[in-house]
Amino acid sequence: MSVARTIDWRLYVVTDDVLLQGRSHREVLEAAIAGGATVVQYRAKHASTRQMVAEAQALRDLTRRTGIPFIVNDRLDVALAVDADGVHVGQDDMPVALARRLIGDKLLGVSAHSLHQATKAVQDGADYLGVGPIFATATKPDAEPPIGLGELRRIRQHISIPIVAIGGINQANAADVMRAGVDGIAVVSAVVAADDVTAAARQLRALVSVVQEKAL
Ligand code: 3NM
Repeated sequence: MSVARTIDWRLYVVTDDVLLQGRSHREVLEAAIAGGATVVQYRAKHASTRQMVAEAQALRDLTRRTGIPFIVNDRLDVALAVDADGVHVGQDDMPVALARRLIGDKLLGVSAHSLHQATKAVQDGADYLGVGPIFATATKPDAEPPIGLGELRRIRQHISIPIVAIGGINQANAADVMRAGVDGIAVVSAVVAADDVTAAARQLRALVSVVQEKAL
């Protein structure tokens, strides 16, 4: 069985260097983990490589201590340098089959915006998918148009590896997203931009857990 299937994907929190508002990635993710984040991803689009390695190392230390899977966005080299648990690539990043070869048995996540992309990612060696954007999002300026819950449900029906839904997910729609049959939600602004990060994560974790328990 793939390791990805043993992971609790319910609340996957992704950082964003623009939304941190002066707080560090580590501070924010420590607070998110205290609120119940089950997986965390380091995503920095405006940092130097030197800064990324330092920040990712701090998160590696935090996630080892707390026992939470730690994924690095896009940068395989940074993921390998700090011995992260995995890397997450988008459609314009390292091709999935190459990423698979480079990272060995670490987790490989892939962003998919359609059933076609999802199917291809699975064939090429993805361990889990981030599917979205489900709703409109201001966090990723180059995001694709929203796919909506109907399309998410359709992708879920055809794909058996773990799926986290992403894009515009918050406390108001998290339960509906989970009812599409996904393994979890991935959020940026709903947690990272919150004044009280721990409270925001706790609320989301409660919402996704209720829906998942009902589905069991
Ligand atoms: N990836 P928020 S949407 C990082 O569709 C990211 O692959 C997306 O941010 C995709 O939770 C997105 O603030 C941004 O809407 C999600």
